[in-house]
Amino acid sequence: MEWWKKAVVYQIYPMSFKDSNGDGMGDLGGVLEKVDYLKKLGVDIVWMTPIYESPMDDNGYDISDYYKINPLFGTMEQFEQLLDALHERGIRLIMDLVVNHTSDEHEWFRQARKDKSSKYHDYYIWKDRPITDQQSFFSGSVWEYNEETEEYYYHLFSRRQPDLNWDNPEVRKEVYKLINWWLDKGIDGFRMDVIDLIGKIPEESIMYGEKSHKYLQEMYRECFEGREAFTVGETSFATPVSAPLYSDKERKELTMVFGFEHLGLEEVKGNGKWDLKPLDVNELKQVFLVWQKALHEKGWNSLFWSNHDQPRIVSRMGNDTVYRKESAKMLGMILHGMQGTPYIYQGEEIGMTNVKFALEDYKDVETINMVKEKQEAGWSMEKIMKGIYAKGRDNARTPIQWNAGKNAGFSEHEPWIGINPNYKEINVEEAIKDEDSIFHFYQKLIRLRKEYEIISTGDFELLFEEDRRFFAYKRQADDRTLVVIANFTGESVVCDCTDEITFKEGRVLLSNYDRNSVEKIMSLRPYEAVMYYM
Ligand code: ISL
Repeated sequence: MEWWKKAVVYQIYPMSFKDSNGDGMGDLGGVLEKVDYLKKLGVDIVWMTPIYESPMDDNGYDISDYYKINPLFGTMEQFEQLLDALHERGIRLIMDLVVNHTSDEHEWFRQARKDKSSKYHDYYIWKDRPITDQQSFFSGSVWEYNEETEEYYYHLFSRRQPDLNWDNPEVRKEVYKLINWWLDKGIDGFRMDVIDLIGKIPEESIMYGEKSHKYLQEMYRECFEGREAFTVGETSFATPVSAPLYSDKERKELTMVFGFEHLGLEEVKGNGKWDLKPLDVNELKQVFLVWQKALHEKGWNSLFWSNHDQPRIVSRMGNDTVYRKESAKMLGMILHGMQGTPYIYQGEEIGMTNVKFALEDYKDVETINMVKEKQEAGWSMEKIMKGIYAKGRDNARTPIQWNAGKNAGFSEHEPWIGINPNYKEINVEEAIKDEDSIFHFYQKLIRLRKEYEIISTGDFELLFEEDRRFFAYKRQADDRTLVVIANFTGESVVCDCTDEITFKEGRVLLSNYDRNSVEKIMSLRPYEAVMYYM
């Protein structure tokens, strides 16, 4: 079995992880201070979001030089030191590859916007007029006027993130060059930002799979063939049909991709991410079922509840007040019991929660642009704030709460973004002290994946498929069975397994209460979850 089939990834958003030089912003020195923490948790891979030179219009997803470290985060020497420190501990490091677009301050774009005859002009996408009324992800038209050339350039994200023209072979060559440069430096792979969009045809559709697949295969040949690198595509538009195409080993594209279907179920269809409706647990179960089946032996799943763009999962699908610990563990167990590679977003392992800031304290470009747009569209402030509390990206970007001390132990200085006021109760120091903490539960989840091959290999079947109170499933490999049964509600419920499953002699591998046996009829406490192996 490939090594990554038993691996667990930890995502670091460096700005908010740990500050080492007292400027209020997390940095490489801060990550270096915490490598033993990562080792203690037991993760195999660290994915670090962008640390390259950037004007930080989108917190580093706007890169102005792919070969330089942003001084806000530190130096290249510190980067190399960190890479060594992780490797010494048997942890691999993957970097973020943001090549759908660059910053408007990248040298290529500076040249491109100045001069139509520059070879860099064709590195980007230009039209004489806005040829569509398509909206960018961060509000406003995708077409932005450029005075110098009297043309419009195309940007799917902020206007300071012009899209690269992937149809230009020179662009692709530059991208392959930088990938190889970083791989030669010793990093272990990439998470590829919005990589399913590189095949876009602006006149028709932003999702044009055929071309994306073709370019990814070319990239594989030029960069990854013969290397043991790990790649995961951020593919917001991947479906159970396209995900196996991206991740089928034989096709030589990517190791795996992120599917987002399970995180779009609270959105009113077609209205974007801010218009919300309550989650239907049965829909959630169906989405996982379909993806588990679609990729079983045909590709590979990424398993994730959160990242730097998503709200905190315990606030989103659990209960972040009375049953914070129980529900955070329950959600962890459901996800980590499936087939795929789990990703833990920083702070998830201690059950960090969403925040409610005053409007002026939000920093995210997406949130700021959205407020303007929705106000103009006549939304009430109440509805807008409700959206931000539930879905705003800054929920995931508050500093890691290391201890109950000044600024939660994150920095000596006032942090760049507010700290969640609950840091006195919820912090790493507390979690490590408490044997019963979410941290120790995650530690066990990571260990179980290594000890029980069935977690990586078994097939997947839902139990209690129609019953909204439960999220339960069965994994099967040869004559062994792994069962996960979770009470997805805040009430005690009776779980009658008579028609669902026959328990054989076996053992409880993990419980978020003190359960050490299972029965045909059992009462499950609020958010109780149990993993049983037989
Ligand atoms: O979070 C989103 C908007 O609500 C998503 O649409 C998100 O923008 C999309 O998944 C792409 O995300 C990635 O690329 C963006 C960057 O802002 C995100 O942080 C990154 O994860 C542009 O580079």
